[in-house]
Amino acid sequence: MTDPTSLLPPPEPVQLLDADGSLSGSVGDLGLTPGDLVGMYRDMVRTRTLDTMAMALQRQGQLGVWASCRGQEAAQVGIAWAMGLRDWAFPSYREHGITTVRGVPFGDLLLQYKGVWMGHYDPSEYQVAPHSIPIATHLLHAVGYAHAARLSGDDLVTLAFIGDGGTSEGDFHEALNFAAVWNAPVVFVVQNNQFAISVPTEHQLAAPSIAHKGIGYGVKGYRVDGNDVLASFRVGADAIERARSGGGPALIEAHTYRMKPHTTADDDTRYRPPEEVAEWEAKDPIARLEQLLLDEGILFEPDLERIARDADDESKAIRTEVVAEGPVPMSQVFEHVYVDPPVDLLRQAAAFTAGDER
Ligand SMILES: Cc1ncc(C[n+]2csc(CCOP(=O)(O)OP(=O)(O)O)c2C)c(N)n1
Repeated sequence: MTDPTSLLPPPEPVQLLDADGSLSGSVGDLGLTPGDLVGMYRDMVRTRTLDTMAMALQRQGQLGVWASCRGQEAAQVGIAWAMGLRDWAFPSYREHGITTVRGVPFGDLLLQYKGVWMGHYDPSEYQVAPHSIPIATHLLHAVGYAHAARLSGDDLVTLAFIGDGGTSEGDFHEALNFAAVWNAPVVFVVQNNQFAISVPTEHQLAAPSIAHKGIGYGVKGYRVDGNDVLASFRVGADAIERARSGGGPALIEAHTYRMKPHTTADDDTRYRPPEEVAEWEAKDPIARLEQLLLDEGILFEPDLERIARDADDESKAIRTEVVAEGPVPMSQVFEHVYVDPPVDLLRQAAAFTAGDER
């Protein structure tokens, strides 16, 4: 029988790269090449640049809404880098770092947020399931997919991504229980960004940490500094390999911070002081890897400028594509859901057409 204490998470999140860019141990110990470190840095810069552009597009009326991942790039990029090509990601709506690493065209995501009804990527092309807007429902899909893969002799692992608030949902508990009982190769990744909209994590958590919730179901808990891309990679790789080799499901809690409002529909100044945001700015995930790359002589200032310029060019091209799509007719919200729309919907559509938008 498994020693139950082996399922407990460590008392503190694992950190390899501190806020000043100092690495515990040497680059050689990471199992990553200098080229990998540059690749992770580039993916974080791309994610932030694209995310910033999407925020601006929403403010200009081009997108319905946007959920920024600023501040969470390291947790997402580090763990996505630890995934095998055939592993599947089941994201929620804030996982732009995951989709960027997996190669999902960012323009396709934006068309979805713009409301273009055919604006979506093909999940099987990237092994990335559709974004889940309902909180935690996709965790069960990830468990089912992992279990089915295992039954059919496939050694893929699924990764399901949610926020801290999502761990208060019934679906979270059902997913962990099924995963452990079936020994499904699934890794649950909770980005604890400190808030579920305006509700701080401590208002919905009595467990010592989110990762401690795993042991009650027989799921191994991990804690990692989610602003440290190298630790996120290492912990992600350990949990994924353990699941792949039959060791069972895992629950990773990545400690991080949401630097922007919950979505563009939120005003975060109403529930958190600017000093708190500034405190986390100093723990920026990109700045610390950048410092390490400069200190180690892996990259130099002109390289950083080139990476930033490339990300800007990519972002501008996608922006042009999304704007060129033109406005989405509002009447489309009434279409494509029902073959025979219910009477209420028909009434609303008629009222809308008549100019009554109540
Ligand atoms: C089932 C369900 N209930 C409620 C909502 C409304 N809602 C949208 S985001 C959110 C908070 C989620 O917080 P968290 O899980 O911490 O993720 P974060 O947005 O911080 O990444 C809620 C309650 C929803 N989308 N789905």
